[in-house]
Parts: sequence; structure tokens; C-alpha cells
Amino acid sequence: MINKILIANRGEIAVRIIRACRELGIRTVAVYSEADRDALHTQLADESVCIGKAQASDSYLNIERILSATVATHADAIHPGFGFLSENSKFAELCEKCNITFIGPSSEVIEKTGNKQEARNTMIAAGVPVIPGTKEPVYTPEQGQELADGIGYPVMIKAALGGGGKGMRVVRDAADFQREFNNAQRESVNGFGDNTMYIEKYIEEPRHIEFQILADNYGNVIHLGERDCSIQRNHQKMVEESPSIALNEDIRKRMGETAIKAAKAVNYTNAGTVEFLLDKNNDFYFMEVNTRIQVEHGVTELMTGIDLIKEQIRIAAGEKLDISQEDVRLTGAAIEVRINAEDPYKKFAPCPGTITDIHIPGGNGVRIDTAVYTGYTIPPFYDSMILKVMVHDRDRASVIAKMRSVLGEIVIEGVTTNLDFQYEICNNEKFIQGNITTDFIAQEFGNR
Ligand code: MV4
Repeated sequence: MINKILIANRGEIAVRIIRACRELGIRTVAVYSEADRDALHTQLADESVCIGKAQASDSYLNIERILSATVATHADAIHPGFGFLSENSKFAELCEKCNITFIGPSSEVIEKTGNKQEARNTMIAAGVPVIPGTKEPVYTPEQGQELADGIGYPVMIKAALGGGGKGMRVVRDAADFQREFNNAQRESVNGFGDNTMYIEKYIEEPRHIEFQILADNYGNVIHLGERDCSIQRNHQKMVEESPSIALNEDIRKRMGETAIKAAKAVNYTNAGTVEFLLDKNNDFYFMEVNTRIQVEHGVTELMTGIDLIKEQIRIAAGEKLDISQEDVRLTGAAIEVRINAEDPYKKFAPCPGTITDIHIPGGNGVRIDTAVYTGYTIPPFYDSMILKVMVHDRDRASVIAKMRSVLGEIVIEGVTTNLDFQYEICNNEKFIQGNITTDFIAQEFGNR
């Protein structure tokens, strides 16, 4: 039984979790930094505890203070949301040791999947397709050169503890290999304190397809369909949609089954995402497992009618999944765009400041998750996402039309946002045709 949950996060995801708890009759504790005294999550929770100064390292990333607040308020579980401590295996392990339920998979699973080089080998052993590449860790440029020459160029050098683009390099020419290896490895040492690298064949203009999964503590694993997140810039997703226009029923079925196989291979529990790259021949490859609830989870909620946060809490409380694979019905189409306080004409630089006026539309099939309001001041210390706009309708053309309508109606005054930029994407001919790969933003809008 879970009676009280501490939410170790802020912004719209903290608010989303508080609402789910309220629906389940579970009491909530918000933690907040000195910069978030007036934040919506601080106001909406049953109790709120200030855990430190504005910088995340002093507050939302401060493990000791968060655990102290949990003990002090007698909360029996922590929901980490996304970002911050959500994929920190040490934090999950400390929760386990303190007899606090971490709402997510076990620390062991987080650690095992966090090492992408090892996860690759686990997946190979389980019969999950991975991109051709190295099986042993690579530590030196000389060792790497020989392996890369064997794989054939172009190759991608990746950090074992990487993800999100850090410690990653594409090499098209053998002569550049050792220099780029050193660059990627230096980034990995600086960013993750680890020099373990691996090398893969580089997939040109792939699509990023991820499958949402749910797994209980009794070996039941289901998937809730895919999200196509190919529209990104600098490894920041901008638009997420379901179903992916790139999949037919046959590929969808095989990828879904593979996602379940991947989850079972690591004894996965709770909600998770299995990421794949899909190449131009429609071959797909396992990339990584995300062990957190993701920003774009709402797209899947619209498609399935399943509340992923409530499912996470039920699973963590030890309940059995009461949804079978056959129960999962994917209906219509859904899209999310992220509205950030940032300037697309200044390399997407964050634009914190006070929102002097905001109009948030509603309507049939419209969902907007946010934690901002008129008079709210966006602090400069955290990420710049202020609104997640999600729409659901009968098919892709209808959701794109609905998204343009909703984006056109939104008013945000006082801060610069990417609202118009997102409208342009939804009005882009290639996007409307569904002709999208991970190179879409660079190709259509340049590297501003
Ligand atoms: C790749 C790839 C092409 N080939 N690996 C980017 C983040 C990290 N999770 C893995 N990434 C990629 N790995 C091989 N072998 C292309 C990317 C990639 C990418 C992947 C998904 C979505 C957007 C992307 C943008 C640039 C590169």
C-alpha cells in the first residue's frame, strides 16, 4: 500500500503526478527550491517542503535533502518524474535501503540499462536486433581504429554511459577516426566520469521510434504502441506522434514484440520505453531503454486511454497489471509539441522572465499540460519547457490540422517562445506528408 508520495520534481510533470495521486486517494508532498516558492506544484500538493537553493544541485538533485524530506513527512514512496534523479541508480538504491518505494524499476535495472555497451550485449544474447558494432568495451583509439575499419565507414563512436548526444561522434573517413575517438572519449570522461566506448555502423537518416511498455512485478509485460520522435534538434525532441507513419501493421507487431522481449531480457518492471532506430530498408535496431516516465507519455495516454502515472503507482504498490495486450486498443492519432521559453532566432537560447498574459485553448481532443499561469516568473535555473500541447483525433491529417488550430490560438505574452516555430513545423509540406527523419529540422530550417 502507498499512502503518501513525495514528488521529486517540479513543473508540469510534478503537477501531473499530484493530480494522479489525488485521483487515487494518495496524499502528496511537493519539494521545491527557493526559486519555486510560487510554483504550481508547491501550491497544489497537500504538503510542501523547501529543500534548498535555486540551483538544481542544491535542491532537485540533492539526494540527502530529498530523502530527509521523505522521512520527515512520512511519505512511503517517491515519484522521480523525468530528468533530475529519475535515472540515477544510486538514488533508487538509497530509496530501497531506506525502505522507500521508488516509483520506477529497481536500481539494478536502472544501472544495467544505463550502460549502453553492456545493454547491447544483453540484447544480442536475448535475440533482440542491435546495430552492427563492437561487442567488447573499447578504451584506446588504436584498438578502436582496427574495429572501425572492420565494421566499415561511416561509423558512430559512442560513450557506454552516454545518451542524448554527449560523447558521440560520426566518422566517415578512417583518417579521422582516432582524432574523433579522442574527442568523444574526452567528452565521456568529463560528462560521465567514464572512458568506456563502443562503436557502431552509422545509420543514415534514421527514424526514432520508441515503444511504451508496462511491466508488473510478476513477469507480465505489455506494450502500448509506438511514438515517432524523429523531429529533434540537438537531441531535444520537438514533436512526438503516434502512430508512426513509417510503420505498417507487420513492422509494428514485430517491433512491439521485440520491445517486450527487450524488457523481459533485463527483468524490467514499471513503465519504460524501448527506443529503436528504423533505417531506410525498414530494418529496426534496439538503441536503449529509458527507465523513466517520459515527457511525451501523454501521446500514448491519448492513443490508449490508459493513465501511465496511475499504472506506475499501482505497479510500484505491488498490484498486478489488469490490462492484457489484447485489451490495448490504439485509436486514431495523437501529436505533442513542446512549447519552450526560448528564442528560435538566437539558437534557441532560453528566455526566462515573467508571463504577463497567457491564453490556453481547450476543445475536443485537446490536452495541455503546464505549470505556468499569468504573472508566473519562469526561473532561469531549469529547463525552458513551459507547455506540452497534445491533440487527439481520428487520423494524422486531422491531428495536424487540430494542432495548427490550437497553436494559432495560444497567446503567451512577456516571454519569447518557440510557438511560431512549432506552427511552421506543423505547416511544413514534408512534415504533413510524413517525410520525416532525424535530419528534418536541420534540412528544413537549418542549424540556426
Ligand atoms: C545513432 C545514429 C545513427 N547510427 N547510432 C542519438 C542519441 C542517442 N540515443 C543515439 N543517437 C543516434 N545514434 C547509429 N549507429 C543516429 C543517432 C541520432 C539520433 C537518434 C534518434 C533521434 C535523433 C537523432 C539525432 C541525431 C543522431
